[in-house]
Amino acid sequence: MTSAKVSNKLPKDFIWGFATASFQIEGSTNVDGRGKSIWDDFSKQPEKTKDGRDGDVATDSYRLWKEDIALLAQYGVKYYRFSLSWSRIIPLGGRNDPVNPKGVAFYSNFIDALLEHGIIPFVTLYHWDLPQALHDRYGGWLNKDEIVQDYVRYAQVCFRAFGDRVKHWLTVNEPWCVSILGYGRGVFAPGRSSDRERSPEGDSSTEPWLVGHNVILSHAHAVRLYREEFKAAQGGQIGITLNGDWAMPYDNSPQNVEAAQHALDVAIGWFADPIYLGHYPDYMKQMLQERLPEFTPEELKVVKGSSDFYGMNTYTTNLCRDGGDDEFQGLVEYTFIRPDGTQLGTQAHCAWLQDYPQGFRDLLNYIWKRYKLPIYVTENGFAVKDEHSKPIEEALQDSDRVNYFKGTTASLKAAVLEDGVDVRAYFPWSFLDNFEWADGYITRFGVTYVDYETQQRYPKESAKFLVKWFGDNIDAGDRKLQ
Ligand code: GBH
Repeated sequence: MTSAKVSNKLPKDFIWGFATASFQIEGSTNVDGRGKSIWDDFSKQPEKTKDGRDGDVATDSYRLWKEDIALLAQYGVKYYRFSLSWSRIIPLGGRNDPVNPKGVAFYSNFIDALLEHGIIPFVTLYHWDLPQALHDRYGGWLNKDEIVQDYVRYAQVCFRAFGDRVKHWLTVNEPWCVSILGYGRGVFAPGRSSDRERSPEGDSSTEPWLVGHNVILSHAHAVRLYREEFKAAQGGQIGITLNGDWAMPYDNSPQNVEAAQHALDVAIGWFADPIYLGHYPDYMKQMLQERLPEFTPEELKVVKGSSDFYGMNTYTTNLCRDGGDDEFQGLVEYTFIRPDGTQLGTQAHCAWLQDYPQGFRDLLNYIWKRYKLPIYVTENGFAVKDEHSKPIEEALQDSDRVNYFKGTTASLKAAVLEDGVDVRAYFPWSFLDNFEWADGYITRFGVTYVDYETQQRYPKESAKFLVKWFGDNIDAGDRKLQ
């Protein structure tokens, strides 16, 4: 008898490519009718970014988009994940505001060019750049009745304009960051917080939970619209993508084992539990009591099951210890230092990131067991320490990033082939060094080095490693039966 040889590769249709986001790369914030987003003004306020720089130029990708696509094609990616700028498409943002034909044309041409190069678009509708006008008019994400309708209309414009060619949609990137960093810690736009040194207004004890709730509803109503009015004709998939790092108990004590679960409940379960399971985590209800909004039964019907897959952005692992007063981490303290004093892994340029590939494998297993849907890893990456101050030739030898990706790709493969986790996509973050939000241009996540003086792009070793790795580790489909 003949039998198919068990492949030691990822399946033929495994999705891989690099990822970016509109405000981090486009620049040209003032052309072709684009309206302002909340990041435009925020990044220009004193001390909001580490280097005092803003997104006006970024990697200049609005002008250099043909070169970007040529480089993606040179890398040989199958997919490209990028986001649309709401304020290019509807400059004032609202459901009764005009659509900007130049904004639509830009993305339409971009999508056509990707497809001509054999690259499949994977499109995020919202990666943090809310039209400023919506924030000014009614408080943006704080205002449920307005934002849900405005977001759904924006999504509808995009499905209509691009859905004939776009078959992979992400509604929102990382709602935890939108809520906590924008309305709790106040470190991201719109920068609201109870900390009066940081922000003239805001209430960190209530606003983030309200914003999270409204983001979930906006996402869910856009998915409903897609399923009811577009899916049959366009045949695409739609879902949300959540940030979330693995949470590992600091030690075996019961309270720290429990703390790790609490950390996951707030980082991930806050959004994933309602969307995939139909309710907020009990721990969040217990922690927040009446500060956690409730879904009406009608809302829950729209929310539950509103994602075709599990979209995962993940970077690191936190050792978790019970205690502290940080609700945004579930009243859990994070550390990278093990009880024996050793570090968990190689330190990145940003304080929150160390390299620990086993955590990626553990997280994939946890998500698969809990939510039981195919997983699309839509971001994973590393920022090499002090890369910004190295000469280019040295920065291109990004061995800490190469090691990071060696580890995470090995974990990816082990999760799929040994653990049986249904992972279908992997997008390293990021295609290019870019505007790293509050870090400005100091922290670099790119597999491609960008010289911000010349806007020249230079492939780093990590890009070469990943291109080769996916070439070697995805089934070509021509394996003969034995
Ligand atoms: C991603 O978020 C973003 O989607 C992407 O745009 C960004 O460029 C990339 O990360 C690299 O940063 O200590 O309060 O500053 C990753 C998830 C969650 C990681 C919040 C940083 C720090 C919180 N992020 N975390 S804080």
